[in-house]
Amino acid sequence: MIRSPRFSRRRLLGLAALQSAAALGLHSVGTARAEARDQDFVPALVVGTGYGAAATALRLGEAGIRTTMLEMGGLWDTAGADGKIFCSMLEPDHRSMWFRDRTETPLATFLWLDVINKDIEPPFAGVLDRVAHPGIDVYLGRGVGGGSLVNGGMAVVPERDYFERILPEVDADEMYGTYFPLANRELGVNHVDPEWFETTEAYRYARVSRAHAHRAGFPTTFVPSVYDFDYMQRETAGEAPRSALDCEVIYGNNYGKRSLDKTYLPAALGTGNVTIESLHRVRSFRPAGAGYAVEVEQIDELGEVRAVKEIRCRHLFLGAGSLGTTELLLRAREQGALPDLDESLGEGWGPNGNVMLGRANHVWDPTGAEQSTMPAMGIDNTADPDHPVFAEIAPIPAGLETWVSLYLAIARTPERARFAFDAATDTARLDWRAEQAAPAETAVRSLFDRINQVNGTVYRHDLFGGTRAFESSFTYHPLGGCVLGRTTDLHGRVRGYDGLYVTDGALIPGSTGVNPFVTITALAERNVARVLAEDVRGN
Ligand code: FAE
Repeated sequence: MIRSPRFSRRRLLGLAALQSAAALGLHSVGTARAEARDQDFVPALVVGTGYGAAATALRLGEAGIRTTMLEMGGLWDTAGADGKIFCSMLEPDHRSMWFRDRTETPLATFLWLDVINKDIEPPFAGVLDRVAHPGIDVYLGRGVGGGSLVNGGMAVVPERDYFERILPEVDADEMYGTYFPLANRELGVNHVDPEWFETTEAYRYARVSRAHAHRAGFPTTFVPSVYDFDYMQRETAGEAPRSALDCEVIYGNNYGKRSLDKTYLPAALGTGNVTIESLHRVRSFRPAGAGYAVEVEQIDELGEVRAVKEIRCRHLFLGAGSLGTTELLLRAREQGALPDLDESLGEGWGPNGNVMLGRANHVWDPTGAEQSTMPAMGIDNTADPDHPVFAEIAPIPAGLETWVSLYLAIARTPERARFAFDAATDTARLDWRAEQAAPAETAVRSLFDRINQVNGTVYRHDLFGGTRAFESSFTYHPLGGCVLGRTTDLHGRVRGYDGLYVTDGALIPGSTGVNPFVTITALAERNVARVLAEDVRGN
């Protein structure tokens, strides 16, 4: 079992750099060696600080290549007036959402009452964004660490046969023998103690759902996590400050979670070659000399543009996520900077078959007032030939008994959408149609109709606005837009342009069948290893 990420001297150096940036109120972080050099040119520029970007920057730094990471969100390491860096879901404030005056949570209502969302001000560079597209909204993390700051920590390796179907040209032996284990190790993936799971109040909700699934003949499985389960045990024992046990997740965890700012990013900083600039939003880029010139807006936490910079680089790695990376490339083509980008750019986008739903339990089946926000179990019905579904058993972190079982189900469907650039709004827009969620809902319904039937339970119709039982109008898992082997070559090199790479979820064609961040990380590790061997070394 992999217990914790490697505590190398390098990572400790990087953590120290992050802490001193916090103490000094800086938005830029790096060790002295990296910061002392020319600021207008770097050999490697990485856009974003999520999974793909972080793995890439670590390997570039280790190879001795001076690298700057540009992140539009903030550096989440300074406590607010309440002594905490992040706010809780029960008392959200301006830190919760990216420039909003009201929260926009996945659950819209409870008993049809508008009691979940709260007014927040001032509009601020908060940690969670919800980006509206026609037919679907996309949740994203904003800040140094990207989605790792807000996600549920579930670290799942996809089933090999499904991975081979999604990315048939990628060597699965290499992925399953080398890069998935490497990603798990660096991310600090760990497993819940099964004995403790059986007794703790924190997972009563998961045990109730497990019993209902088993009664209906469906298998369940433990889900690995990047939340430190030893820490969680100490939380429940009252020996450590609470986070998973204090309703913290989508607006950030103050403790316990091994987000990227605890793992890959300090390791990258500790190489002495990597610098991170937060509140730096990349607007556009163009070929310049033997590399690229990148236009960047430096913003403050209230959204004011404080400076516009041009940074030149030889190698440009796009790790801004499925939406961010695809938008930057589409804008570059629209504006004529990169006219030869492959015509597949924008295609192959999917929401990873996400469908959320709730079930109403009997009064004798309470799910518990004190629920861990970190899911640790899923219903694995992926062997079903007609309706393969993996459904994570999700918490309702309400702080009181609700008798609700909540799930985020992941269905495998071939439905895909395409991004096109909309010059009027200067953004990439998806053409996803709400009806495209129907196959995923059908698959999920087939699983949960059976569970309800056998257990004599019903769906909740009061949670998502209106009366619908299935919520597929948002996704946590945007994937695709610059698909590996189509818009890029088989190692993420953008076709038609030397020195330009995609390194994030945009590479994956719309589905992984499970939660995607381990796959994104492992693929980035694989790609950067090849790029370092063939393109970058010696520059
Ligand atoms: P990502 O992590 O999104 O990072 C992209 C970064 O680029 C962000 O920090 C952006 O702010 C930044 N950026 C974007 N545009 C620009 C620009 N123009 N200039 C500068 N910076 C920019 O990308 N996945 C799991 O596997 N397990 C889970 O339990 C799970 N739970 C989730 C829960 C929630 C609420 C959410 C929102 C997501 C969840 N996910 C989960 C999905 C996972 O976090 C997501 O797939 C990855 O974060 C995507 O990684 P990327 O490297 O593609």
